[in-house]
Amino acid sequence: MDDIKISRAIADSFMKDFLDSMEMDVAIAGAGPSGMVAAYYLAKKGIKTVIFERGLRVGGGMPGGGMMFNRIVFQEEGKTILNEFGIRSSEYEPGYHIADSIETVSTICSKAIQAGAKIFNLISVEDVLIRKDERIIGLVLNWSAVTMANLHVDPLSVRANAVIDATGHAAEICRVVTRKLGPKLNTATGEVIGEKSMLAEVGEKDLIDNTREVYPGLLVTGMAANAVYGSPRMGAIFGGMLLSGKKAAEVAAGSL
Ligand code: 48H
Repeated sequence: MDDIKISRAIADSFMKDFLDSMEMDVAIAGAGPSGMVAAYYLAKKGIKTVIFERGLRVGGGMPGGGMMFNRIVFQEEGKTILNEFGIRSSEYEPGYHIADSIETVSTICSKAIQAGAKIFNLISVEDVLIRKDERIIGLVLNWSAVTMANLHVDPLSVRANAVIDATGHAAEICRVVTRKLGPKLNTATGEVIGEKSMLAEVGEKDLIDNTREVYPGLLVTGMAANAVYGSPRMGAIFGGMLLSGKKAAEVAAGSL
């Protein structure tokens, strides 16, 4: 084995993918469950989809299950998506299906990539790319290591026809928009309203309505959607996250 060939293979293959990902149909910030499910359904339709994930690993809050018990709960509606992905679950009590959080994350990730979506880890979305009329047309990226080390290194940008904020509780992309472009989200205040205390039934139901375009060119999915529109959190029940990802894919595909 030639050490330099190993290095060339890695750098060359990564750079080809990265250059190919400078322009895409849909760019997603965050490889949590909602972002990866959205990417799966988009890629399955042949829509060029790329996720940029800040962390070393994918899955966001899903692998941790409920309070580090790596199990997650799905209601009937959410179970239909588990079935589509071929993820195993068992019925704990009528209407409460339990799944292994590691099996769920790894299966969703693998299916999304095999459907054609790209996931770049260790890259943080730090800003949005806008047009003169302030429509969002892409993302501004930097290495997470640069951000963490607080180094003054300018970012690069990528162009997309639609952008999805799947950054979870922090709703980071929507917050960037309100900070830099003003209180112009289509929420009651124009700002990120902030999530409410735990109430699973309402949180799960609202999540589907809250999954929509929140600003021209920008959709919101997953926990970010409830944070933006001021709906409750729901704890370690994940059906809503998967259904929200699926809806985000439908809305994004319809907007292209
Ligand atoms: C790149 C970023 C950035 C950034 C964040 O938190 P997630 O798992 O998000 P969802 O919405 O798919 O799932 C939410 C769920 O995990 C959860 O927290 C639930 C159900 N909570 C209920 C409750 O009551 O607490 O994943 C978001 C991902 C993470 O991997 C982040 O690292 C990543 O987004 N991320 N990636 N650029 N600026 N910000």
